[in-house]
Amino acid sequence: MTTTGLGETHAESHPGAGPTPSEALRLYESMMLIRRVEERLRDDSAAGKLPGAVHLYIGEEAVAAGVCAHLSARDYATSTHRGHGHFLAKGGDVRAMMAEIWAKREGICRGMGGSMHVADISRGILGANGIVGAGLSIATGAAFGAKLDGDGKVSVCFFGDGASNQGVLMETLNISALWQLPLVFVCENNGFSEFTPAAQVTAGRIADRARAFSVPAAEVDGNDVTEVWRAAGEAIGRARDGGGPSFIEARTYRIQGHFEAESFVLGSGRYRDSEEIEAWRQKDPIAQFRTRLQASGTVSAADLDRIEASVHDRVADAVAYAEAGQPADPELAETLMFAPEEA
Ligand SMILES: Cc1ncc(C[n+]2csc(CCOP(=O)(O)OP(=O)(O)O)c2C)c(N)n1
Repeated sequence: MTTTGLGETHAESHPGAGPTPSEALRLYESMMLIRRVEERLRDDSAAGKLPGAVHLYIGEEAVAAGVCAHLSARDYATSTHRGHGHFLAKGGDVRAMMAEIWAKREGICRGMGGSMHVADISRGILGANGIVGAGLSIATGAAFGAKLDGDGKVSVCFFGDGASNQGVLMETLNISALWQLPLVFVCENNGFSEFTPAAQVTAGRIADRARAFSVPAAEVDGNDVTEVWRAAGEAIGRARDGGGPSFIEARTYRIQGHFEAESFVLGSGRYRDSEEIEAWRQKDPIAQFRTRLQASGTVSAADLDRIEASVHDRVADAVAYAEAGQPADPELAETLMFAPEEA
């Protein structure tokens, strides 16, 4: 892990020990739940069962899991168009999310939002968002509210390398540094903005944008959940203690297309080769973590297998729940969009 500008005081409060065995099992479960949900959505999308597009997070699970392990339902998180993993890692209900993606009345937004708008305000999940970079300003507003409340809540903003080129990143870095807001920027650098490699549109090192505002920044291997977990623990701890914002750039890779069925858009066009995808498959965050956990002897293969079996059942149950749900009610559009007039 390369870390720059991270204060000694906070390093001492997180002495660098890895997760305890029970924390490691929770991280494994969190990543595995995201993976199995996304695989199921991939398959159901290919089968033409889903009503809309889905942007999948396969390969990036360690980022959401490693960061959200330090958050409670009182804390805030904003997400992106690739938001299922953030929703689940932050404690969102898998049934309600699946029903939302299936556009069912039982969905977390009553089926009116779909994949790109999964949100649960009661758990601090301020929403996936189809507008690239929009979560940055929402998370900053939430951090400002948390600072005014003064009760130790933290706000986390997940965004991509493409979003890091939006002007709003500079605005939110500036104001959060100036006002010392309890905000953690988490850039998921997966190397692409839609079909454009980052090298063609992104100048310099993304983490340096934060350093220009004297915001402590860490660059981590986003496929190593322990590294993400450590950096996030430090950054979130600092925010909770009144130490202001921090920035984490997690380098990772998206294994699936920008969205499922992207080949219909691209035709015979290609923007990456299969060797590159295969090389990143070899760095699978979940398989790597499992191998390491077993080698260290901290948890048993049986424990990990039990988690996999229970995740399998939860996902099957969530899909059955979504399939059996009632279609969303278009009549609700107006009442859900506008607050009732004051009497
Ligand atoms: C403001 C805005 N501009 C453009 C788009 C079209 N768009 C959708 S996703 C995307 C790429 C975003 O890349 P990145 O932030 O790196 O996230 P990733 O898809 O890699 O997770 C773009 C340009 C949009 N949705 N919103």
